[in-house]
Amino acid sequence: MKKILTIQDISCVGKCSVTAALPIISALGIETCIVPTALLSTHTQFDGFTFRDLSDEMAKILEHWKTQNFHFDAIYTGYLGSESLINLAIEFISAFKEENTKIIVDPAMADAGQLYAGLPAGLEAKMKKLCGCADIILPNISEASLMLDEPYPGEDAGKEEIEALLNKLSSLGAKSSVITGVDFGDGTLGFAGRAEDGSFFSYGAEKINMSSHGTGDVFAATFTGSLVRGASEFEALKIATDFTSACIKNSYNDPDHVSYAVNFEAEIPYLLKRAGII
Ligand code: PXL
Repeated sequence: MKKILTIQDISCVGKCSVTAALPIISALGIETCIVPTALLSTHTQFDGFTFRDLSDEMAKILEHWKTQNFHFDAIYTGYLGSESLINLAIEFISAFKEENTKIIVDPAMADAGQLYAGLPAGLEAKMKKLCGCADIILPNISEASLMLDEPYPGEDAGKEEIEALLNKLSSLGAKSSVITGVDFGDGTLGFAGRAEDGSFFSYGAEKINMSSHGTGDVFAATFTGSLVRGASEFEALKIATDFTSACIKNSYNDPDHVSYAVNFEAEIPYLLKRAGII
């Protein structure tokens, strides 16, 4: 069985990070190993959340794992709440990256041009370094502009602005750079990317007029799982886009949906069909 290591927080309530990655990657038939970076009572969009940094425990986990013969098909990092957590993620990558291990970095740290509540100012500089270790990076528009020290162009950034960001992102060192949450202005929303050879690619699915949390994590987990299952990078990105759009639509149509995340659980049967499993 293929195996993915994901390095991100456990938010006890929030349906993001590990609590999205585990069910989605497992549903795709892939073993999911986790390194929890922090324990939060909820994700950081709630008032009064608690945060326990697990750096000390991570260092011990790393030392133990170095005595074991573990192999991962991909290492996927998400939200990392401090510089020391980013350093530790880099240490895990250097310890476990083999020739065919795909490294996926979602620099989950910002939205609407602003760092998430509770994150230290300047975290983007460190996140750039982590992006340099990746095969594929998945920032949204806010994260891309923060890491590049460019003005935030807004969620309605046009093709030229997005391509200029993608060209600059490629200098961070990842093979492919993919900006998520791109509004194509024609009723579709999706991703725009730049491949290693400098070519651009993009794809959008139905845009649902609802702002939702945790969609970046659903997207990144679905992409990583689909890639490890054997889809091409572009196909895996398309599966992730279609599934994320379906999750948002499901929440939009559900009068009882929670405000802090999307109904991804209800769309797992669709994911299995879209990924060609059933
Ligand atoms: O979904 C990204 C995310 C992950 N983890 C934590 C968060 C957020 C977004 O707010 O707060 C703890």
